[in-house]
Amino acid sequence: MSTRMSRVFGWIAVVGLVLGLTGASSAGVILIDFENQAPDPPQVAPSYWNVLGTSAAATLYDVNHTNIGVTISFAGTWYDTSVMTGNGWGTGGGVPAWLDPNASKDYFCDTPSGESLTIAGMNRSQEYVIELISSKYKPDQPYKTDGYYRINGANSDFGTAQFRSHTNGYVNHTVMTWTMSPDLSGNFQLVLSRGTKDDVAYVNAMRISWEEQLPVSEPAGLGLVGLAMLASRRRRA
Ligand SMILES: [Ca+2]
Ligand SMILES: [Ca+2]
Repeated sequence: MSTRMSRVFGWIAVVGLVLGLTGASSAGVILIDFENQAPDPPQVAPSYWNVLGTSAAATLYDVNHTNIGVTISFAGTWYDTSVMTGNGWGTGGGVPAWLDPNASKDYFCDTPSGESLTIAGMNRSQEYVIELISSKYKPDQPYKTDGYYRINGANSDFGTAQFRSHTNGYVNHTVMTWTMSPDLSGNFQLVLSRGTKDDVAYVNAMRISWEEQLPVSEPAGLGLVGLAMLASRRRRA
């Protein structure tokens, strides 16, 4: 075997062993419905929704209704107890399949500004996809639905922190999405702010999903083949 070939098999060994350690994946999902004024979405596995009636701290279960050590807490003054419904999305037209229409109908909103919510207990080495529905039907004053949304200081894929819950949310069915890992404490902190005292930021529903990396044995076989061929080459050398 040539030196070049042995290097190739050496790399196969390394890559195969790394694959063997990090291996296949299993998906995880957490669904959050802010406010309990509209009819509740399903609260049974495998599509369990965490329906939050107030901005009190709470445990967040995954869709299998398993406690995976994730919590949510709120800071600042939130409107969370008034009757605030009628802002929901239907189905189709860009509405994500995971979104129960009822979860989009009600919401928490901020007052006066600088409110935050923190999701804790996340895996620091894990990448998550966070999707936020912000929807408010306010055709007479759509400019009053301008909010600013940042998670751990980052804008969503919408591009700007500013998001108009009537036009971008209710009308266009745009979902704010962040793909990121949590901070060093394992937290995601969503901070809301607004441009003027008349603007309001809304949170209707959220989905957090991830592909968890788990150890498996099968891909390691490729690495073992590479190691075996290396050993064979060395015996012959
Ligand atoms: Ca609800
Ligand atoms: Ca809701």
